[in-house]
Amino acid sequence: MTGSIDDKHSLEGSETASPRPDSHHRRWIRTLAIAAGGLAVLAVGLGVGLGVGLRLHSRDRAVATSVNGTNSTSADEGRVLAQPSSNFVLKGQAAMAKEPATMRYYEFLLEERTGSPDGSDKPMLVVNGMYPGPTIEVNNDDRVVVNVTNAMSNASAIHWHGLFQRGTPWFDGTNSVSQCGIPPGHSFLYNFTLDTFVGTTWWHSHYSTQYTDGLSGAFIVYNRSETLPSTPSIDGELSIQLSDLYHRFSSDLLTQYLSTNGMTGAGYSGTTQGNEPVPDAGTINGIGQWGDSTPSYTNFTLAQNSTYRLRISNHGSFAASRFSVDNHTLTVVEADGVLVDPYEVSGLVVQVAQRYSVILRTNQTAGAYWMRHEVQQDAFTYTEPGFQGTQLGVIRYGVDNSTIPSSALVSSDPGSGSSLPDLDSTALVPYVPESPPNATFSTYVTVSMQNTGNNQWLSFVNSTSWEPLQGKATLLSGYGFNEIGTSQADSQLIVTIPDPTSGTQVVDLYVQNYDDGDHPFHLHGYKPWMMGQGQGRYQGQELNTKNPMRRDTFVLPAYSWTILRFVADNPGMWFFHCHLTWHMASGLAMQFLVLPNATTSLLASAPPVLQEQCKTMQTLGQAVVG
Ligand SMILES: *[C@@H]1O[C@H](CO)[C@@H](O)[C@H](O)[C@H]1NC(C)=O
Ligand SMILES: *[C@@H]1O[C@H](CO)[C@@H](O)[C@H](O)[C@H]1NC(C)=O
Ligand SMILES: *[C@@H]1O[C@H](CO)[C@@H](O)[C@H](O)[C@H]1NC(C)=O
Ligand SMILES: *[C@@H]1O[C@H](CO)[C@@H](O)[C@H](O)[C@H]1NC(C)=O
Ligand SMILES: *[C@@H]1O[C@H](CO)[C@@H](O)[C@H](O)[C@H]1NC(C)=O
Ligand SMILES: *[C@@H]1O[C@H](CO)[C@@H](O)[C@H](O)[C@H]1NC(C)=O
Ligand SMILES: *[C@@H]1O[C@H](CO)[C@@H](O)[C@H](O)[C@H]1NC(C)=O
Ligand SMILES: *[C@@H]1O[C@H](CO)[C@@H](O)[C@H](O)[C@H]1NC(C)=O
Ligand SMILES: *[C@@H]1O[C@H](CO)[C@@H](O)[C@H](O)[C@H]1NC(C)=O
Ligand SMILES: *[C@@H]1O[C@H](CO)[C@@H](O)[C@H](O)[C@H]1NC(C)=O
Ligand SMILES: *[C@@H]1O[C@H](CO)[C@@H](O)[C@H](O)[C@H]1NC(C)=O
Ligand SMILES: *[C@@H]1O[C@H](CO)[C@@H](O)[C@H](O)[C@H]1NC(C)=O
Ligand SMILES: [Cu+2]
Repeated sequence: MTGSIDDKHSLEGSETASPRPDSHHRRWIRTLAIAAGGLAVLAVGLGVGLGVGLRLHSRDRAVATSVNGTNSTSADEGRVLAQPSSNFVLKGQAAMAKEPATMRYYEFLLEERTGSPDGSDKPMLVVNGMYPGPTIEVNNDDRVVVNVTNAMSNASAIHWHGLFQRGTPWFDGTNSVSQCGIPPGHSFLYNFTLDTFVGTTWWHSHYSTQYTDGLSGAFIVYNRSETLPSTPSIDGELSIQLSDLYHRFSSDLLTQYLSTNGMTGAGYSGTTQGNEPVPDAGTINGIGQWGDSTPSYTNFTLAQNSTYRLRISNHGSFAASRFSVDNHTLTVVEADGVLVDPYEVSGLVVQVAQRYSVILRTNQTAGAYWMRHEVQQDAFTYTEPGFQGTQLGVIRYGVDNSTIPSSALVSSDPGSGSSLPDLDSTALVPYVPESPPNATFSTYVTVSMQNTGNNQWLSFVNSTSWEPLQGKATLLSGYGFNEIGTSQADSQLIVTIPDPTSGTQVVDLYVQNYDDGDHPFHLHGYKPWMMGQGQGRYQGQELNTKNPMRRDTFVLPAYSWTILRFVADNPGMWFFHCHLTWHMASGLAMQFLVLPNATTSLLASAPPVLQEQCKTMQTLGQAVVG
C-alpha cells in the first residue's frame, strides 16, 4: 500500500456529504483507555526487552521441524513439498463423530520457499513446507489451538475464515484490525472454539497479499449428528482446494498494480491503470499444469457405486473458479457452512473465498474422469502470455489406480457433467429456515475505485481507502501506545454499533457498488442474511424476510445495491472487505466496532502477547511493512 494520507484528502474534497466516523472511534479509544489502563501497564512492562534482536530469517534456520501431516528435512529445505493426494482425503464426519471432544493442537511454521505448483518455479510463502498448508479437521465442540511461528522476513497473521471468534475477537487473525502482526521470529498462539460454525471453510494469511503466495489451507468443522438433506450415507469426504496461480511474487505484483503505469506498462494502448494482475494458471489441491512442463495431477481413487462429499473452497486471489467432474452430476448441499436444499448441477462457479459441498456419486462406467477447474477470465483486462485456464485433476473408480483419462478428452469435454445448467448462487435456499428479525440499526456505504489527486488508482469505501497501520490494531486501540492518530484515522472507516440498553442490535448494512466490477465481499465475525440485491440504486424494493440465503462471502455485482442483515451480538472489531487481494490491498475495506462496552469488557482477558507484538512491530517500524 503506497497511498499517502494526502491522496485521501484530495479525493475526499471531491465528494460531498460523507460524514466521517471519527467521533465514534475517538470515543471508543477513550473508553478503552480507561477500561484497559491497568492491563496496558502490565502489557507494556512485559513487552520491554522484545525487539529486533528476535528477527530471524528462514534461511538462517537450522532446526528440522516436525509438523502436522509431513516433516521437512534438510534435504528439502527451501523447496515446497508437494502434498500427496491422499492428504486431501478427509477423515470425514462419521469417523470424527466417534472422537471425544478435545483440544486440537497444530503447529504452523511460516516460511519462504521455492515451489512449482504447475511446474514453473516461483517464490512462495508456505506453512510447514507445504502448499496448500495443513488441513484442519475438528468437531464443533472442540477447542482449536494453533501455534504459529513466523520464520519469514515480514510479519504475518492467520485468519480463520468464516469462524465467529465469539469472546475471542483478538484471535481473528486480521492484521491491523485484531492484531499487529506476528513479528518475524516470533510465535503467536491462536486458541479458540467454534461457536455455531459447522461446515467447510479455510484459513489464510490476513497480512497484505501473503496468501496469494501460498499461505492457505482447508478448515473443516464437523457436526457429530449432521445428516445432509436427501443424502443417504456418505462413504467418503474429499477436500478440493481451488486457486488461481501467479508466477510472480505477490508484493512485486502489488507494487506494479498500484503504479501509475499499471500492469501493462506505459507502452500499452488500452487503459492500464487499475488493471488487476492476471494470473498465469490455477491449481487443484496445489497442483496445476502450465506450458511445456510434464503435467502432474492431483488424483483420487474412489470406491465404485459410492457417495462422496466434496468440500470445495476457492483460495484464489482474483479469479472465480468453475468446478466440474466429467460425466457426473454434482449436488450442492452446503454453501459457506450453511446446509442448502439439494441443487443438482453440471458444474459450479466458486467465487474467491466461498465454499461449497457437493455430492458426487461414483455411478458411471468404471473409469477415470477429469475434475476440471476452469479459471474464470471475465474480470481479466489484458492477456497474460501463456495463461492456462483449464486445470485438471483425476477421479477414478473401478480401474487401476494409475489410470488417467484419455488425453483426447483434455479439451474436448467442456466439463458438462450432465445436461443440467450450472449453479445459480442466487437461487440457493437454506435447508434449515430462518426468518431474520427486524433491523434496529442501519448503515449505508458506497464502494468505488477512483484515481486520486496524486494519480493513484485506489479503492474506496465511502471516502476512505483502507491502509493497515504499522504496529497498530484497531481492536486494541486504547492501550496507550496503540491509539490511532487523527491523520491515520483517515484510512479507517469504523462504524460503531452501540451497546443496546435492552435487547439486541440488528444491523442492516446497505452497500452501493458504484464500480464496474463484481466484488466478493466478506464480513468477519458474522454470517449475514442476504436481504436483497438489485441493479442500480436501492429504491425501497421489498426485502426477502422469508428464509433468505445466509453466507459469509457474497458477490456485490457491478453497479448494484445489496442489503445484508446481521444480529450484532458478537462484540469485537470486525473487518468487512473485498476478498480479491489486490482490491483489499488498494483499500477496499472497512470495520464494524460491535458493542464497544462489551468489547472493552472482553479485552480485559486478551493475552498480553498481543500488546507485546504491537510494541515489537512499532520498534521494527517500516522495516517489515507487508
Ligand atoms: C457513507 O456516505 C454516505 C453518503 O455518500 C452517507 O450517507 C453514509 O452515512 C456514509 N456512511 C458512513 C458509515 O459514514
Ligand atoms: C500437530 O503436531 C504437533 C507437534 O508434532 C502435535 O503435538 C499435534 O498433536 C499435532 N496435531 C494434530 C491434529 O495432529
Ligand atoms: C515426523 O517426525 C516425527 C518425529 O521425528 C515422527 O515421529 C513422525 O512419524 C514423522 N512424520 C512423518 C509423516 O514422517
Ligand atoms: C510455539 O512454537 C514456538 C516455536 O517452536 C515455541 O518456541 C513456543 O514455545 C511454542 N508456544 C507454545 C505456547 O507452545
Ligand atoms: C486456551 O484457552 C483456554 C480458555 O481460556 C485456556 O483454558 C487454555 O489454557 C488455553 N490453551 C493454551 C494452550 O494456552
Ligand atoms: C455398481 O452398480 C451397477 C448398477 O447397479 C452394477 O451393475 C455394478 O455391478 C455395481 N458395481 C459395483 C462394483 O458394485
Ligand atoms: C462422458 O460423456 C461424453 C459426452 O459428454 C461421452 O462422449 C463419453 O463417452 C462419456 N464417458 C464415459 C466414460 O461415459
Ligand atoms: C448417478 O447419480 C446422479 C446423482 O448424483 C443421478 O442424477 C444419475 O441419474 C445417476 N446415474 C445413474 C446411471 O445411476
Ligand atoms: C494404488 O494401488 C497400490 C497397489 O494396490 C497401492 O499400494 C497404492 O496405495 C494405491 N495408491 C492409491 C493412490 O490408491
Ligand atoms: C496421481 O496418481 C499417480 C498414480 O497412482 C501417482 O503416481 C501420483 O503420485 C498421483 N499424484 C499425486 C499428486 O499424488
Ligand atoms: C417487523 O417489521 C414488519 C414490517 O415493518 C412489521 O410488520 C412487523 O410487525 C415487525 N415485527 C416485529 C416483531 O416488530
Ligand atoms: C457504554 O459505556 C458508556 C461509557 O462508559 C456509557 O455512557 C454507556 O451508558 C454504556 N452503555 C451501556 C448500554 O451500558
Ligand atoms: Cu473487489
